[in-house]
Amino acid sequence: MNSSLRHLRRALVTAVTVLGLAWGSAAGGAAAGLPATAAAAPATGQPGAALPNTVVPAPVSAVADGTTYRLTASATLSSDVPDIGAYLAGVLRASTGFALPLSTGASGPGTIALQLSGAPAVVGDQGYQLTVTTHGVVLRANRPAGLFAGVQTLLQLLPASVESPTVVPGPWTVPGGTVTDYPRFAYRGAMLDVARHFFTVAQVERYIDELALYKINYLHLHLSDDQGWRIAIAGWPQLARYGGSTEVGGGPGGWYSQADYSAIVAYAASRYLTVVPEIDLPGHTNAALASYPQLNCDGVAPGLYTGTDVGFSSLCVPLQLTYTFIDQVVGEIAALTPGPYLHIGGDEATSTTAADYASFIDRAQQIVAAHGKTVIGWHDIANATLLPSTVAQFWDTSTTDGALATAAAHGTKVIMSPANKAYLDMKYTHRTKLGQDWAGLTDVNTAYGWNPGGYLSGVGATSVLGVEAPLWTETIVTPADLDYMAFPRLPAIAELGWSPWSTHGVSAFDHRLGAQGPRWKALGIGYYHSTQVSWPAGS
Ligand code: NGO
Repeated sequence: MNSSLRHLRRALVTAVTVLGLAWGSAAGGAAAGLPATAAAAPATGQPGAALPNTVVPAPVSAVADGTTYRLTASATLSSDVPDIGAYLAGVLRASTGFALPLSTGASGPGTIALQLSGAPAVVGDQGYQLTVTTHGVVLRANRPAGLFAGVQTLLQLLPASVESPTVVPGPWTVPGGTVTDYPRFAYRGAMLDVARHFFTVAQVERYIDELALYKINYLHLHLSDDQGWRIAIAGWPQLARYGGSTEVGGGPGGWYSQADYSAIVAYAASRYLTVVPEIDLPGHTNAALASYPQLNCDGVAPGLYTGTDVGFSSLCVPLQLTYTFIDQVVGEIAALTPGPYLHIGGDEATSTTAADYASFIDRAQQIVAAHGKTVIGWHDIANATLLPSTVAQFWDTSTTDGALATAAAHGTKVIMSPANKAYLDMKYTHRTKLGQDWAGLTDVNTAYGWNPGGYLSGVGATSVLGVEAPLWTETIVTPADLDYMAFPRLPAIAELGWSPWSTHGVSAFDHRLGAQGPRWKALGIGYYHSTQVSWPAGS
């Protein structure tokens, strides 16, 4: 189905299955006893008052004690996790110009101390407790991922210019108080489509750095599609060499060697993100079919494809070689991927009969399981019989068939990526040059204005593993394009994944989000200046 057909289908269905809460009503929560951070009122500096209303995603709890810590040239750092200490030191030294000597080892005594001890149990594996006094900062977590998340909060409590890559004047103050914080959902993802347009390792690493700022913990890489195959497979070398040689619009494409892919995985891990590789099957496979004639039912390879239609390609379901192929591809990628998930796509297989589709998804799941990975698939796979562990990713907001709700009722976990809210390739307004509009226009308050735990009838919060913001790249070519489409919407989706629903409130969010603008400016992120956001003057 091409994008205009998708649009038509969307127009024809009612929103009966979609309960999407309007942000206006959710914002009413502000009157209903929100934690301090969610209130729009600025900090007063009084004990018990809110910390400054600047942190995205909103923390579970943040209480000011009326004091202020001032980071000076004599400050020291200590960290129980050397890499996290070095990450924080790197940011702080660049902008403050201070030496900030770093000591590592158990519960060191730095003025800013990052400790893997003493955190309350409630923060779990990903949360943290941050305590700021006039004397210094103590960040406590149970696991390194929690320390890394807490470092992001600490940086957001410092002036925005702390993100400057060159030395700038302070003062470097942090409001005193205590933040206790942990995520609502375990899975907070972002997807990058490197198939429609290719992005280099360095460009992906830059995006990873941006995702880490908002406590995103999964990077889903869409590694294959009709227009390109982007990862070298030793047993099938033509996939990358030939299938990776172009992209939408006919450009040169590109592909990752296995060392490149491993470098991305390692870089993501250094930012506490886990890579989820996707090989889209059985549709969206023209690049593979073009690379190997023997994968086609008629033995004839189609040409390479550089357009943007979807739904026309399918692996040959009755062919035994199809499963040998999948086994070898999945085997090589699984061996390079430390994370638990492997995404098999499964979307828009409109050239595959329903019976073939069901039997194909059956076999693909078995293959992935045999290589020790948990399957994720776009929610179309709910039309097949799912393994108990398989995760379905909701995307198509025009779907009305109820298969996903039925699967959820049988225990299937769901990642929420409704296209009309979470797709970063949708245009902000009619005037947005980049992007598509088949799912609707998505300005910031639309991206923010839904509850992942209450959006789909039959898919309640307990069925939701988390959220993901996909960035499809039919129209997205450069890192500047990525930045423009992801900011400021990515932080909105990140907040829906992290923050308790009790903190949800659009006007407070638009203020907190606005406070990020000067940070993006310092980081060189060219973002969309949505009129819905309260940007500080000059940002
Ligand atoms: C759909 C389609 C993709 C497109 C995208 C564009 C899914 C899961 N399949 O989402 O191939 O690139 O829309 O918005």
